[in-house]
Amino acid sequence: MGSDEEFMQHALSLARRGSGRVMPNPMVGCILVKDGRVIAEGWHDRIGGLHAEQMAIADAEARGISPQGSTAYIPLEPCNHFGRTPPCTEALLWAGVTHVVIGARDPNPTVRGGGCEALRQAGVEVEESILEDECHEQMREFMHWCRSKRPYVLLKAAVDPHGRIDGDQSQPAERFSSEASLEIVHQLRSESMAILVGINTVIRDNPSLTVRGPDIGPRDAPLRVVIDPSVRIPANCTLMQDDSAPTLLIHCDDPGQTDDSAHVERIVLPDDDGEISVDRILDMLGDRGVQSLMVEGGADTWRRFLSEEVVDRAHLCRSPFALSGEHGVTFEEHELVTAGLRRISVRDVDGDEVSNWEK
Ligand code: AOF
Ligand code: ZN
Repeated sequence: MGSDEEFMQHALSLARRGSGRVMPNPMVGCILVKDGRVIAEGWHDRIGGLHAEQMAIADAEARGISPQGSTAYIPLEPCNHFGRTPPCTEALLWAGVTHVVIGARDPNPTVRGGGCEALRQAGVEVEESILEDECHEQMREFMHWCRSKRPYVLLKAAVDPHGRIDGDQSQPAERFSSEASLEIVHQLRSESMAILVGINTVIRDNPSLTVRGPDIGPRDAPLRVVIDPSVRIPANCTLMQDDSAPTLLIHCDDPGQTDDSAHVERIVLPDDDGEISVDRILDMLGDRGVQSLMVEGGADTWRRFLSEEVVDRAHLCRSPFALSGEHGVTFEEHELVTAGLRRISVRDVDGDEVSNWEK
């Protein structure tokens, strides 16, 4: 027979199957336990799909096992509102679940809340705060946005052995990270709601900023955001031409008459001493419901986010191949330390040294 913590761990691991696929919803899993045995499993698998509790109840039925009298383990308080799906509280009651064990309360301001109280009033025994820290951690972008109305910020940087981020400025950007490291970048993009770059990166690298590899299900592709104060974006760049993901341009100057395709949106924000402040950008994205933002570069953009101390997490990839040219721009680990981040892990990824940093 497992402990409450072991059962919650099981629900947390089911929840991870929704990684990159369910945002702006959090990843949620659910198991039903009867007589100490797991009788059904469920998880929130795609935006608009069943919630974890409902999938677990359906799983019990599909196996021909009655969920009557079972205990549900769920990292998040069950919803009590009619959203894209009917309330999970009602589904649990209808199924005859008599005990509910949750990790964290649902702080989402757009839902009614009160799931625990509704269940208790109906006679269900509710236990709270089992593995609460782990549950919070696994839903950190959702929790962060509910609390601050701003996105959780991940900075991603790749450097060569000398800390250079690009070589000869007159040459096109070189690929120097390993294939396996690039796969991780696509994984990180898939876990983000928006990906941001500065205009210099667009002009120099012409990036596509799309997710290639991980399956993000029917949710929207991450919003591609460009800080472009004086409207320098080239009309023929990939972000303007490729409509497989939306593009948001942030200007200071009035762009005037434009002839953009439907996937492109422009927004004009006031400048603060000639620059658009990071605070303003985060507020604007948070207001649009962006819970997670990946800042991809370049060095000026990283430094602006770091100096405001709004970076919550960083991913740094150091490749063993030196970039060509003498005067490349550099970026050093101590800049992450100064911004309040500490290295929590480092590993070898096909020759690249990949480190993760957190607040
Ligand atoms: C649950 N179980 O598996 C999840 C919950 O628009 P909807 O109907 O999908 O509701 C989304 C909100 O419900 C989401 O923002 C969060 O507050 C909660 N997520 N709740 O009972 C689940 N994913
Ligand atoms: Zn629900």
